[in-house]
Amino acid sequence: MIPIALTIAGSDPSGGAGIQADLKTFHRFQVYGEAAISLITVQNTRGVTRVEVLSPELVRQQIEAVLQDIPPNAVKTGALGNRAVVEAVAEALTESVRGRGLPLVVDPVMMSSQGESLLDPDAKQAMIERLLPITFVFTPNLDEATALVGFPIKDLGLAKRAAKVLLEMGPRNILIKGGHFPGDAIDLLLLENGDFRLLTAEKIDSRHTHGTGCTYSAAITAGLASGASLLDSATAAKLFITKAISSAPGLGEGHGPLNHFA
Ligand code: PXL
Repeated sequence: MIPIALTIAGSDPSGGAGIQADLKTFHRFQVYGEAAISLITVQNTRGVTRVEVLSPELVRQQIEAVLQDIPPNAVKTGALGNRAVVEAVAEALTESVRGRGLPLVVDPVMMSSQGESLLDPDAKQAMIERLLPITFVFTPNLDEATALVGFPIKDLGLAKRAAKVLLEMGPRNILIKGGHFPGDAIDLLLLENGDFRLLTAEKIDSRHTHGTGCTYSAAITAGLASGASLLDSATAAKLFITKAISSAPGLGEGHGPLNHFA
């Protein structure tokens, strides 16, 4: 049986981030990809000029249609837009997560790479209350983790403290993506048994990093869908993302996409 993964995320018509990045990544990992769309952006590599969030009912129906027919082996969420959509997604997924152990990867996309909001401020609380308690692995970057824990994460010690605070919010595992730390690109994984693991790669100096967060969490989702452990999935994802950045095709006039063939 082919592994199946579902992404619930926004559309980036330039193909570098959002559901487009997720599907390309699933495909690269030989995982059959499904996609329920939460919002539509108008954007290219220069930035986002418009965001239109779909109705929560439409998002919920997409997810239910898929779950009833081709149930995935893992699911991830990306940009969800607003509180009502966060609640609809949590509602649609809860039974599969609790009932049949569907692993849920939550990437709390709050902003596009250029700083446009992809999540209303009042949706944060709904994410904490509804989505995090059913989350298998939560994958914030430094800014997102900071917004949730309420203190700046300036070094690895603070990242460990933040990961513990985030774990208290309900996810079973935490991955803080430290790509914006000075020095190497170090990510911190806090596993459900309480162990910390560091995923380290040399930082690549590149303008073409659009969709890095989406691609990374999609690669982890693909690993989980294939039956790999979280540590193995995250390790493979880190290798993939590093190669995808270093071999980016250099498309567009702004922040270009990664190499999803890496
Ligand atoms: O990489 C964050 C992200 C997620 N989802 C969508 C996006 C972006 C960044 O631009 O456009 C749809």
